[in-house]
Amino acid sequence: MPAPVPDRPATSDEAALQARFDATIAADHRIEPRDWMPEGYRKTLIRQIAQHAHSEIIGMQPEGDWLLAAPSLRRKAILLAKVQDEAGHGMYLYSAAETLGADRADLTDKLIEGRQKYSSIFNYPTLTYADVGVIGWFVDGAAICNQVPLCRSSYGPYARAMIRVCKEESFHQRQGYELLMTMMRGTPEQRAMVQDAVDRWWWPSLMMFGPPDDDSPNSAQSMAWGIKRHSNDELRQRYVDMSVPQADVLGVTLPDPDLTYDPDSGHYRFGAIDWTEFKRVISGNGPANAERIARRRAARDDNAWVTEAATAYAAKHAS
Ligand code: BYC
Repeated sequence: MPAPVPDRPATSDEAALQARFDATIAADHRIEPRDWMPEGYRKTLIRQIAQHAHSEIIGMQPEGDWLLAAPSLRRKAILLAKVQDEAGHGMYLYSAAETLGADRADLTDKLIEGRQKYSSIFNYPTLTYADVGVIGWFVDGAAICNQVPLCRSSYGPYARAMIRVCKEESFHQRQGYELLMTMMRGTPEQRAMVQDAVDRWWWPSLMMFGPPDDDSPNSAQSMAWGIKRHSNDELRQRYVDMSVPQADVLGVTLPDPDLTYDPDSGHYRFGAIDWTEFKRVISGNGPANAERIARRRAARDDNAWVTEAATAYAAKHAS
């Protein structure tokens, strides 16, 4: 009989494995699924990747609401492609989580039971078609800012998934901006719709980057592990600096009377973010949390037969 494989390496082995892991991180090389990793690193990755995957899937809902009411066939085709891309992003990310030993169905259950989060931004309703454009411009724009550095994240499968996701988000951002440009060249009512959507989505977009650095419990360790490359506040600032000139070109006003350019730092200074609202939304009490989760639950339950049939088919083939 072959010798049983021990569950855990002996302590001295573990120290050697930890040293090797630390050296890999220090050299800025990638950790791959076959490599040993500390339990905390694995758990943090599963938490962040699952939250990211859930955001992509729940994020299909606010824009998906407009698929049947798109103003033209061209807009419908664009929106359909975008929403399908978000589904694809969710799938790559769930696959990345699976390489860490997570189970996709279990992650979905945790989301539905409120034991895992998804991005706060998707708990706001889309009231007009201008919201579709503003989601592309603001939300996909913020996603690019946050995710381009994740292409250099220390965990290989996550970093590689981000490359394709970022390319697609870039198309999404431009389609949103192009839609808004078209509306801004339209009637006064269309321009007012764009401004109204900008007013409603600007502050929630800034919240996407997470709590301020001095109130971000996970940042220090995630940055030491090379999972995150920049702090929440750094990325938020980068996003504001990027968005202000784009707003000027578009001809809209960002709803922040304190927004001013600081020539000494070369950055735009912005007003105080309502962190009470952020906390309310991520604890499940935002304007659309209940609806988002109810739909996700219905999708899981109504389509369980498809999963069961596919699993039975795969098992039959395997045998
Ligand atoms: N919303 O210590 P912190 C898309 C939580 S989808 C909700 O700073 P961390 C798109 C955080 O999880 C793109 N929760 O955490 C799709 C933690 O709670 P837990 C979505 C948030 O992880 C469809 C607690 O607050 N992008 O683009 O170091 C259509 C303390 O925070 C949020 C990603 O998922 C939030 N906004 O940093 C269109 C990016 N912020 O988990 C577009 C990947 C924080 O301890 N994720 N929390 O219970 C990240 O980069 C990081 O996880 C974050 C937070 C920067 C978001």
